[in-house]
Amino acid sequence: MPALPTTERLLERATDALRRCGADPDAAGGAGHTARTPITGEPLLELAPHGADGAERAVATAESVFRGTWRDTPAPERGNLVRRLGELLREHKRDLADIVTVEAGKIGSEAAGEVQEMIDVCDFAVGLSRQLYGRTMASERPGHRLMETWHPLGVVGVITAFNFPVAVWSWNTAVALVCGDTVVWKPSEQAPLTALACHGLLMRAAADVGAPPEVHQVLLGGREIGEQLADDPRVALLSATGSVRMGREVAPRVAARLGRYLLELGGNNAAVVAPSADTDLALQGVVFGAAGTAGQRCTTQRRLIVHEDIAEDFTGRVAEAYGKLGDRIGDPFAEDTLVGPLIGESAHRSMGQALQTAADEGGRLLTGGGRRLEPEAPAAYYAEPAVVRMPRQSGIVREETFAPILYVLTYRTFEEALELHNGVPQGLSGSVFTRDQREAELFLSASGCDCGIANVNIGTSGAEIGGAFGGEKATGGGRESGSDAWRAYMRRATNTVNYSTRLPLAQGVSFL
Ligand code: UN1
Repeated sequence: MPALPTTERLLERATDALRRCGADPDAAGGAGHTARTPITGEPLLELAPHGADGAERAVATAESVFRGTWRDTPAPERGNLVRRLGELLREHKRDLADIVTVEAGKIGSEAAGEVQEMIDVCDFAVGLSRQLYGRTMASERPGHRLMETWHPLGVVGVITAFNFPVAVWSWNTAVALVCGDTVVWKPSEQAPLTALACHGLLMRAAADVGAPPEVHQVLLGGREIGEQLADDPRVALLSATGSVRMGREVAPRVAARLGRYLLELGGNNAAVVAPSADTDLALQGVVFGAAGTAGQRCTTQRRLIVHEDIAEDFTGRVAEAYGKLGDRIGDPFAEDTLVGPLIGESAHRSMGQALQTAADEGGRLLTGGGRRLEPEAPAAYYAEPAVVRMPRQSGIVREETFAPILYVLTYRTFEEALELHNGVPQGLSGSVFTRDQREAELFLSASGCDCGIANVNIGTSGAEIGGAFGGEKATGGGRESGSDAWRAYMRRATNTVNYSTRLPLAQGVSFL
């Protein structure tokens, strides 16, 4: 492995890319909010947090432009802003991907993939801007028309996490903007630079198409900003991505003011590998799902539920593949790297604690778990992805640890596999690898996988934007991105129009 780049070099790379995206890192400079890189673990630069007054102003501005112009701008014209954003993202794909790598530690191909996800959702949203369809229903009364209309909702607050610092913003923002909403974004404290870059590109798009720049506001800051957005009745929808713990704090606050929220919380995703599985394919799916993105996706595979007849062989192959990954842990900018750093010290600590608890619960570490590159970069946390054979689905297996740990469980009957699969609090994504059609269909059926995303012969992570993204149970129930997820960003009005000369009451009621 080549030496890690220096923090100075990483800063230069990020600030050059930021400037090309139209953001001015100097203007955002200040004190109180430190941008860091997990590649060396060191601080990059100091930024000014927005604070409570800044958040107040941002929401007020977003609300005023919503009322003043944006909600009445024709949806296809709103789509034009998102179309231009998509063009700029194509042009600056490498720049934005570089900033994602500097700030989130993703390898080049995954960082570029994340920007591609943004481009895809922009295309999707532009199409949507001409397809915000309502229905017409048959009225029970003569001379009446019954229909529904979808209207913009208002200010959408968007809270995002470090691990998909740009894609999750775009799922929300591209869709919200075509829906006629304005957006106030609180990015992860760990990814302020990617937020400045996205904002810069969107502001350029707004200038290019003549849209009001106030439709989008960024707020750098900590959890107090999130709380302020949760409590503010002008925030019509709060879309928040993060931990289950964060969701449990945000949801009651928004609910207390009867606001709307859309939650995208943790996953504890499993793949079932059946005896009939194409094991070459399953191996690829499992290794990418579990060790890709250094285990820091909400869709990361955290559990492997493998049939006992093939368990030894298949688990051995997974461990062997992990052994090969061991040579490819390091600088995410290096061509050959497959596993970049963890986001920071607390993630590494959680991983160590989880491995210890797993051992206490009878787990056997099959491979990984060590720390790399400590002498070169003592403030950075490069972890070897770990595989742990567990005797049962004990406490630690039911928790989401945001690090590359794969717990292996075995099963005898498919019913048992389903029970294990669904026997955790979270419900984001699940997979089965099988060539048995009955198993595949059962997995997708009402009594099968209980997640928002259920896959056959493909891993748990790496969903396309065209489908609705989100999960059940402790994952929070929200859906973002494709399909009809846009409906969460609009309000529905049911309209009854009487074009007759009489006033018949519904349900045959007579009065007067
Ligand atoms: C996340 O980890 O928060 O399906 C989002 C995937 C990506 C998105 C993950 N398209 O893995």
